[in-house]
Amino acid sequence: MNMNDLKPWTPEEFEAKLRAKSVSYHIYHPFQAMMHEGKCTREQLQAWVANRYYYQISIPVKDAAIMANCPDREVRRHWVQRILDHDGYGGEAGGIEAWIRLGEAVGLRREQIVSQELVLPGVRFAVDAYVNFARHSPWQEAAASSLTELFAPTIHKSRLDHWPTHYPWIEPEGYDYFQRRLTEAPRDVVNGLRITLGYFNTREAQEKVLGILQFKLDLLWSMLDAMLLAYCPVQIEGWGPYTQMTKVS
Ligand code: AHQ
Repeated sequence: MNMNDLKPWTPEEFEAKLRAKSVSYHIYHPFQAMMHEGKCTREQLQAWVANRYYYQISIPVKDAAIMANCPDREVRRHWVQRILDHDGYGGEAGGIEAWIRLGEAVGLRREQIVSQELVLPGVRFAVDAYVNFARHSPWQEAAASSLTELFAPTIHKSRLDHWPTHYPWIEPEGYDYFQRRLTEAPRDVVNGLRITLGYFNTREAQEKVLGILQFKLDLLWSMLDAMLLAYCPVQIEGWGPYTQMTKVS
């Protein structure tokens, strides 16, 4: 039996399949678990913020690529909000500014963040893969790849609930970014789900979207793989920890 003989999933079944992918979310990554359990050093947290800056500044570029490929004004007039959320507009400084404030709150200098001097090759490759995917894919598939945000409110809330206790030295202003995402992410998800559940109506296309979501989950995961290897001392016979070569701040 080939894929086309299979009945498409109903929107409810398709959404359940998408949500079932939460098991691959980077909330379960060892580096994320270390941050959550208060086991990270100041330098490891600084490194995470400095590396994730590259992801944050790439999100509006990714969303602009989706818009450039999307002829549907109704979709664009909603999708544009994502760019404004990050880049800011009018008197609103935006999420990228808030991320830089997070960097300063963990003790980095602005220049260390915006220079991208601490961004690891593996992080850059993973983020660039996301932006290039958005540039070269049908806009509906690129829109669907943002649905890892189905799982994002949990991870932002976990930081807001636990980091102040585990890392009392972080200046409270730094938490503004996570606070914003608690409302921005669910709003994005409503929009992303409407497009995804409404557009992909054959079983083959729906299965392809599950693969696309897995690609995005894997790139979030591999960003943390790069950080774990670079910033968590690993004893490999005959080799010193990588951290001896890349000192953070
Ligand atoms: O801060 C995040 C953000 O703005 C976005 C946009 C969205 C997308 O378009 O892919 N995904 C996303 C995510 C953000 N933060 C991540 C985190 O762990 O802090 C989670 C990430 C996501 O789940 O895709």
